[in-house]
Amino acid sequence: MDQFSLKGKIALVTGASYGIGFAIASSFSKAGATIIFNDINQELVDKGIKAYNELGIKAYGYVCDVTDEIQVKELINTIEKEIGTIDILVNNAGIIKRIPMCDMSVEDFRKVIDVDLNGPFIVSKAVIPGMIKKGHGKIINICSMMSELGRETVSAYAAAKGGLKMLTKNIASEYGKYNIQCNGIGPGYIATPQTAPLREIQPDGSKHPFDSFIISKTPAERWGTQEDLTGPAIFLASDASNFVNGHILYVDGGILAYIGKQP
Ligand code: NAP
Ligand code: GCO
Repeated sequence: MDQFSLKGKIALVTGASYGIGFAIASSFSKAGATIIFNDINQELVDKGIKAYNELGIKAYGYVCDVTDEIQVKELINTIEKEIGTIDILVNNAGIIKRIPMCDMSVEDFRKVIDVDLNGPFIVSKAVIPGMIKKGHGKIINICSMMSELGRETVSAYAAAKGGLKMLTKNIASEYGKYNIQCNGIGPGYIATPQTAPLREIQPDGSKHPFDSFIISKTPAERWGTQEDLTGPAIFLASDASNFVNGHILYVDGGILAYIGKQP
């Protein structure tokens, strides 16, 4: 079982003050890794450090916008000087804007692409040289069901996550020879702040229609929890996956396999 251990590893999880990134980083700590995270402002970083401390986890937190290459380069240089070379990178930071495509401004479209696709490129580009020197590395990109499917109002997000799937496969192709494995996790519908608007209780006390829709489309008949993603993430971050490369592991309760319950 040692192959699943992250003992002695240094892991950077982007956008991990809360949500999926926080759950993954916390699980990495329990598996033995040193945890580093960034978020977009000091208030969020402080909130994250407090939350990790409440779990008994010493986490290193930094303010860094993943879309800003100068900030990212400074972050990686600081980490390598103060803590050590990164063994595991999880590109988790992400946003979504739910707007019908023809109503969406180019600025809004570009912003989602910038955070969800350019960000992982920028951070991976900064981290890979250290992994090459170290002789190994793990990159995990948090993709989405929208890497495979579309739906109304999420054109920018689906385009970004579709691109992130292919960026994952390309990093795997280009850097596999340096013993770097790059894989994706494709969460289904997970109950986090990002999907809270889709689960809001209606004024009459009934479930949000989208909530009921997702339940009918998911064989597991439930929304995922951020904890559902931690075991798959540990697998992809550990030696247990050293010959797994360019794979998108969908953690979705079976939603991508299922036509949906007959109404
Ligand atoms: P979340 O609750 O919105 O958390 C995203 C985190 O990323 C927040 O801390 C956010 O900070 C941070 N962030 C946003 N822009 C950033 C930037 N430019 N630089 C650094 N950090 C930034 O989202 P989540 O539900 O945990 O999702 C995490 C990842 O999983 C995302 O990539 C998302 O697309 C993906 N995902 C989520 C689901 C789901 O159902 N929840 C399913 C599939 C995939 P702010 O608070 O300032 O925005
Ligand atoms: C939406 C949701 C989804 C989830 C996730 C599904 O509006 O459809 O936010 O996009 O976040 O990406 O895998």
